Amino acid sequence: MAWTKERLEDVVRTRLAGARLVVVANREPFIHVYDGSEIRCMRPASGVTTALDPVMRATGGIWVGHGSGDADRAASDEQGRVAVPPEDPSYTLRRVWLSREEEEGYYYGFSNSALWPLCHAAYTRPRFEVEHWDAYRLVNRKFAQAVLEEVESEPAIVFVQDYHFALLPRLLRQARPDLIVVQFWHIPWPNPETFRVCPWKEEILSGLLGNDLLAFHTQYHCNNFLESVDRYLEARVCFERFAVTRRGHTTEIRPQPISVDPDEITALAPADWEYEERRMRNKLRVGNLPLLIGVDRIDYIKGIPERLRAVDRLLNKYPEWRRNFCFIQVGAPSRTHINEYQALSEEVRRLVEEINWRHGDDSWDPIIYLHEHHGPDKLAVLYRAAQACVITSLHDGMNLVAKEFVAARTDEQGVLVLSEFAGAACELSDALIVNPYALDQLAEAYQTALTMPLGEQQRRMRRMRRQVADNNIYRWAGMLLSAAGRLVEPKAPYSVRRGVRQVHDNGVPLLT
Ligand code: GDG
Repeated sequence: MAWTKERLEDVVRTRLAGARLVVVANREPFIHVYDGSEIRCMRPASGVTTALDPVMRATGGIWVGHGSGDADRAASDEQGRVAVPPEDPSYTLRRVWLSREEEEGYYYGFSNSALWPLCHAAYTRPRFEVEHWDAYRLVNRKFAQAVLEEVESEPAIVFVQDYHFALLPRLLRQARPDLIVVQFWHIPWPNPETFRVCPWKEEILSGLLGNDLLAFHTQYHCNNFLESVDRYLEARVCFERFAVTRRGHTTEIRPQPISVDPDEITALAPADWEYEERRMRNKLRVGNLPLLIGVDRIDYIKGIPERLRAVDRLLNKYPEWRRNFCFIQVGAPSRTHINEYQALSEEVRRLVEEINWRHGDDSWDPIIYLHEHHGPDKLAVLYRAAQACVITSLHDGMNLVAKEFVAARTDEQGVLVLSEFAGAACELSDALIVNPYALDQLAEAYQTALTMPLGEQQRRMRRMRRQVADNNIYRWAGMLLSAAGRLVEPKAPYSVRRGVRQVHDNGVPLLT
């Protein structure tokens, strides 16, 4: 039976045994910003919000996230609550307020300068600063407090998102052992040898083992996690059942690849499709040339320089493509506070300039670099117009762009060039699978994509479309939430007096 929004709603209604659903994620699904004196509500770009917003719409519930918009306070009530989406309020967003220093240390610091490079192992060195770690611990406690306030003394399933909250599950478990805590880790988990350098590895593993269920995109990431626990903690690791038992509590570890909502993506396709494509082509001055496209946040894990160098290699090897194709790179600015991201942004800009100078002329540039955020409607036009979508991550948990591109191709045409190091490669085996470190192989993949006969494009695209349709976002959420629902009943009833208990982390009281 196919997974749909309706089936997911049914799961939530029938299998959660009356427990509330609370999602915890750093990123809010909606952000309020000032536009002059007006307040505008926007949807930020991120794989996580793209994935979870439809789930929350279908289930109702509470989303706890960092209130990061400059008009967020003005748009929320005294507790930081606001009903969303604005056009059809169906769930509650509870905002957590962070100071500049907290955000700097927890988000830019420990999450994105230590855990992100550590887990991706893409040869960018992680930075471990004690101040960042302290901020990370503090912010995890703040979020724990907000969750406990929201659930009051009711039974609840807390669905925690990502590497920003490795300590949160244990904090929740200490305060409310009856809560069901499930976490999805959206990025890879490294092998134990790579993880070994982290000065706080025991605390991180112990925090994560506060979960009842901890899920990753792939089996490989699960195995790495189990091996890390086995190596660095005193715990019983069961490799047959994929479970860890520590101090009487068991955490199940399982793969559950994330996906997209193919119907929503299809619905984004403009009604007057040919007109929109023509408009886009005129604006970018690419005529009728075949287009290769890349869509990424500017991040060193996405392999953007590798992808651009392969354009250079293609043109050296096959000069007949000169003036005969165009590579469009959409690069949404990201984490621009962090040095490595500034350096990458500069490297990408320089490479585009160099390659265009070397191969281009007055009327043609091989690469068009669009260094700005694009809304989903604009991406839909690009996806549909492309001869190929190129994904060259050096390491990536999943990569939703791969699945969005496939979902957008209702015409069953187009080629996906996909890094073997993106989680999506485990599912989309009909893509042209590449090693982005192998420049010649990548240039050859562009050549194959640009010359692939229509029949072969269609055969591959049909199989990939079936895969994405069957394993959609509703399946991801449905599988995790039904697993959570199964855990609700066996738990002993827990009676607390109404109100919030204090959480202690190593004897330090939670904020009062
Ligand atoms: C993390 C993991 C994992 C919209 N406009 C732009 C843009 N978007 C949307 C895309 C897509 C999303 O942002 C990006 O998703 P990804 O999966 O590629 O990447 P991350 O942000 O790194 O997400 C990743 C994901 O979590 C979910 O678990 O797949 O492995 O790293 O939905 O349509 N994206 C860009 N420019 C825009 O202008 N790049």
